[in-house]
Amino acid sequence: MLDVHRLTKLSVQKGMNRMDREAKPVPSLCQVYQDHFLIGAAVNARTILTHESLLTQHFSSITAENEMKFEELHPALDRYDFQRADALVNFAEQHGMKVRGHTLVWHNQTPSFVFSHSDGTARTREQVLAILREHMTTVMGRYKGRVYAWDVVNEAVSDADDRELRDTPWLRQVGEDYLSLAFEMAHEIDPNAQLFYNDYNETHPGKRERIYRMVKSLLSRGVPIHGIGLQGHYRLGQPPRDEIRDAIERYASLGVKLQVTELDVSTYAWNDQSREVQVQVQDARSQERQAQRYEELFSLFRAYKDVLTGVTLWGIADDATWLDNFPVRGRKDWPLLFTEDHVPKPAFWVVVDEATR
Ligand code: HAH
Repeated sequence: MLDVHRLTKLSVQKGMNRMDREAKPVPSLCQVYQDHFLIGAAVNARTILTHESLLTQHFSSITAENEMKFEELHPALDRYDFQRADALVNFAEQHGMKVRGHTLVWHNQTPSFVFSHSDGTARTREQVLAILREHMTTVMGRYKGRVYAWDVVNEAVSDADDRELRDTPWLRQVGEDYLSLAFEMAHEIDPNAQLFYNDYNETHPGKRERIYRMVKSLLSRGVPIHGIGLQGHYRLGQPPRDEIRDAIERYASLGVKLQVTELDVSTYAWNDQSREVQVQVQDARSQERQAQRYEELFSLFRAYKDVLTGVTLWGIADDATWLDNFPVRGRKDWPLLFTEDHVPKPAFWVVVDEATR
């Protein structure tokens, strides 16, 4: 059941209703959170222009949505393209924002030349590792001192209970030690960068334990891994708050830092993959439910601020979100804190209130 009254009550308690809020000057999200953790946004070469004022007002960190992925930076064996990634890093520096690097080793958006010769035959383990080392040296070297944290490895753990690691070309062609080798190379190249393992479905108990075991095993062998990124692609009702709390507790018990790296709250259930677009606007009920969910999330995040060093939203405003095309192409979603017109949503206000409770 929808509990619209709870929010209303909250607002009344604070002596404020929605009308007052609209009249109130809009506080800076990253400023109200500055004693807690960084507030980040995923950006691209377009949104740093189209969303410039929201970005500079509310966010203290950015992540490139695609621009630092392997295929974007390094589209051919002998060719790099840093134009767009440079534009994002320059933007961040001009506005005093930090940059998270995303991502070095992943099974998606990685060109096939990494794993095979042009005739299609597989490269050897040593060849794949040489390409990875050259890629990481070039990319991390270029942004040394300008990118403070890297998602060194993204999504290496299996979703299925019958295996620990995801079946990827990295695993098949290099072997399990691609993980330790990637972190060791990263640390060698930029000893000051914070090195993260990043994954989704990170609160799911089975996958949580697989991530926990993998990171624990790396740490026990002295591998330089400093943090776990919880992607945070959540929905209105899922996963339950307690499941998120348990995941934070479990990962924190490893003694590493945590960041929420790709937060959004889809208004659709995970299993709702219907292709019909039923609605064209986010109605008030949905906005209120989403505000309650964001309140629940940020009260949890605040409670763990000693271990949680950043919360990055996977986008800025509802007019530009990857969820418009995932998992259903062309279905509109409204997962963020600002409307399609860049106006703060009820969720924005509860997140602001949560910082000062
Ligand atoms: C994330 N994967 C990736 O880390 C990010 O780079 C991308 O832009 C969007 C989401 C989440 C994911 C996926 O790509 C496929 C299935 C489940 C989850």
